[in-house]
Amino acid sequence: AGWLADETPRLDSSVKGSAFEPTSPRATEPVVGPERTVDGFAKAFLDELNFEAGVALKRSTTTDQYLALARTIRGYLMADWLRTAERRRQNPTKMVGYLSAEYLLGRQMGNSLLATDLGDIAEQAMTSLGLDFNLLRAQEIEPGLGNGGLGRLAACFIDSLASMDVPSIGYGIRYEYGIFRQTFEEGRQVEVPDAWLSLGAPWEFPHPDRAVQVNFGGTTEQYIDGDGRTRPRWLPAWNVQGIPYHYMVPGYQNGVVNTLRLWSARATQEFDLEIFNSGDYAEAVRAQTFAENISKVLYPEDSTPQGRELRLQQQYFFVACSLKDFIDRTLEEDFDLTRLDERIIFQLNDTHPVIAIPEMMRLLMDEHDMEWAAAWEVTSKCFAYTCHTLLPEALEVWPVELMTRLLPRHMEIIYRINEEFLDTVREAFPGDELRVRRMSVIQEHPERAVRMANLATVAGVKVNGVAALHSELLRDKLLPDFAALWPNKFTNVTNGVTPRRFIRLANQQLSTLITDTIGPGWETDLERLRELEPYADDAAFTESFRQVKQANKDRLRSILSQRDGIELPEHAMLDVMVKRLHEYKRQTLKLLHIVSMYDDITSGRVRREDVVPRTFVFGAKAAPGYFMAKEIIFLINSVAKTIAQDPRVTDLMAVAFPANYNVTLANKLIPAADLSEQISLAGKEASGTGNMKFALNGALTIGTDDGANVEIRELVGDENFFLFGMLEPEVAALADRGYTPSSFYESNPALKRAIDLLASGHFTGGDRSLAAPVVDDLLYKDRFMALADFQSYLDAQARVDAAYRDVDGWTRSAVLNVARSGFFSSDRSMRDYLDRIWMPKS
Ligand code: 7GP
Repeated sequence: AGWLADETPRLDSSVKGSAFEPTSPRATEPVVGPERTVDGFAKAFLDELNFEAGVALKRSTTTDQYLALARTIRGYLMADWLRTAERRRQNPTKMVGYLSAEYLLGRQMGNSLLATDLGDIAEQAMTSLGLDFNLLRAQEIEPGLGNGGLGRLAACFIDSLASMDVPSIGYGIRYEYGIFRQTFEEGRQVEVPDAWLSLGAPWEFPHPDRAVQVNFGGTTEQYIDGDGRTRPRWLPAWNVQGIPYHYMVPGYQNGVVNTLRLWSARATQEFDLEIFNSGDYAEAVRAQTFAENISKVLYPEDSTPQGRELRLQQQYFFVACSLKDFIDRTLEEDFDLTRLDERIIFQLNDTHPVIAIPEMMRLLMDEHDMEWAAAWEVTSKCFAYTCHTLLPEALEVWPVELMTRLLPRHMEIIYRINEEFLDTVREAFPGDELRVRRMSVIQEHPERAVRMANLATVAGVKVNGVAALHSELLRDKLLPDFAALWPNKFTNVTNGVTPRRFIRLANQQLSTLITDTIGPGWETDLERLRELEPYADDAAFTESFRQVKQANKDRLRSILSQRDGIELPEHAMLDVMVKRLHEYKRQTLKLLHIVSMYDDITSGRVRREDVVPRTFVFGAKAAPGYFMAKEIIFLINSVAKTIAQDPRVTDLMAVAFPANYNVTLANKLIPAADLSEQISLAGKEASGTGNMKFALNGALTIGTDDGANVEIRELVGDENFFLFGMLEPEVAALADRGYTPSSFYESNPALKRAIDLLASGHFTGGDRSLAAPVVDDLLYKDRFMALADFQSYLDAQARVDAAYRDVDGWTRSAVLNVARSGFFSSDRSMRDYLDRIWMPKS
């Protein structure tokens, strides 16, 4: 131990069925890691503290100690990181380049300790130095470089790729400020900047020596090259540098460490020198700020388009850096670029990185001298596109005016791609000009703009949705014309989540119970959870299972008490809805249920002894500019407060809305939940991934027939899932007929009572106007048909109550949810991407 330059990679626990056979490592230089002993760890820690930070233990702050601890842990990963990189360099094979504007990573320390299996050693070492290990761990501010599902998915995927030893690299943006920190003032969301780098950044490795230049603006011109050919070229107006920051992506105890490369923008020297020399110091500094703005802040949007110039700059910035990095630095110097597809497949995480397609064409033609046809031939084999939405308004379009101003050469290339593509359409569907207009990469109305999803579909080898239903709707409703032209381009890869972070780390007690029952190894072979099925009827096992759940609830109660001053009752069903605040997700439907339950109790409509006590927990951030979402947050907080102050109900119901839901809080909340709320309007939630995390942690789902709920229900069984609501075709039919929410209000007394009570001002200090924005929207618009599904939801909640009263039956269902959800490992998603998109056999 201690000498980490052993020649055999530890791949024994790598994921079964990985498409990649491990190749023999040829580390050319041995790397000495610290000793894997308590003393070795303590010594490495003190070295970091004393010699790197220059601080004596006695004088060190908690922050100093946290930073030294983090650097110590990463020291143990270093040998594997270098060895993995070297092994890949010695034996170049096709790689996956994951292009994503978001990575919602969550805290790094726990995951690194798990990957290296150093938890016990680290804890003992800290104790031996008189330090509180858990306090140090709690110092870490999670890198919130993503908004929600899409960003967290990217983080799960790179975890799986490392755990499966797939040659891959994640590319993205190192935002200086990640997703805002949410606070509540008088029940209203207030956003605070997320200064995640302020304490220091122990997990990253900056490489200013490997800066890449990125150009913007200017014009294009034709010139005659050395061979007398007329060629276009770009005369950019300004540029910035991209500085790569490297992050380790450790596989699960398999000796593999992959890389996440995030780009940070800096002013180029030419850029400010020129202005400096002109004597305008203030202008030079302003210019620097301007350049650095590009990676300053994550756009806090989720499933909504954000048509801002800076965002397009961000997208082009990271994509240009990444392609250049791959071609110039990762490939061998003399590599024949007409064979590029043998070495890379770039996966486009939604449309944010789609500008990579014209950028690749530009690089191949303008910088590597390729002709159009050859460049297109290879470019159209190097990208695949994942769509993460079904809301048409969330499909990105960029005004031609802006694109021309910012990326004139790319605009030309897009026009040419479109021209040739439309020729293909006309050939396949002669005389169908309406179809041509629908499919064009350029939309004409309401303004001329580039449809990024169309561009991605034209150039991509494959287009995939993120759950079975979503992929079907994507093909048949969102992009039907493309499906008619290229039916084989469309495929599905159902999302997944990493069992390392979301079971093993988040739910240690359940993990121990699982390992004690079926043995180790399930963390990388999650279908093995099936072996738990027989234990669903085993008295000893189910008793332990219940104790684990109770322990997780107790832990959550203590966390919420410390973190938010929220005191929750000890024994109540824990009913949880955590996700971004969006109307289509229907937090208002949940709220109507709560108000209805409150009304039933306070009006004596139900007998108190018939009520199943519940604690409702919400977690949700609203995009700062999303008015209705913020009003909904305010109303939930108002209801929570009123309920907490009403002695008629406090023993039967409580509503908690801890601020700033993030990955760290998710890890505490999900393992404690009894009931998982997945109640989007059918046909609107592309997949959902929280739904998977809950099922894997033994919560039962109440949900619509939407996204991955469909597959969860199929797998866990109807009897272990509470289905409600219209099916997607019913939703579509109702929309076609014309939906009038008020008719549901008029004809359903329970619904009418709940809405009237909300509207009355009862929850808003008597002020009706404060509830009006949400209530009026529900009554007169209700775009996502909460009122239409209300009765069905209430009925399903009654079935939940009845099921929960049967303790044994509930536990049985919960165990079966765990046992049958192994499919939702992101390792399986990665295998599907490999088989269907990245390295298909045929
Ligand atoms: C989300 C989808 O809303 C969610 O259903 C899915 O599970 C997740 O992606 C991962 O596939 N979409 C986003 O987070 C998002 O920002 C932009 O979409 C189009």
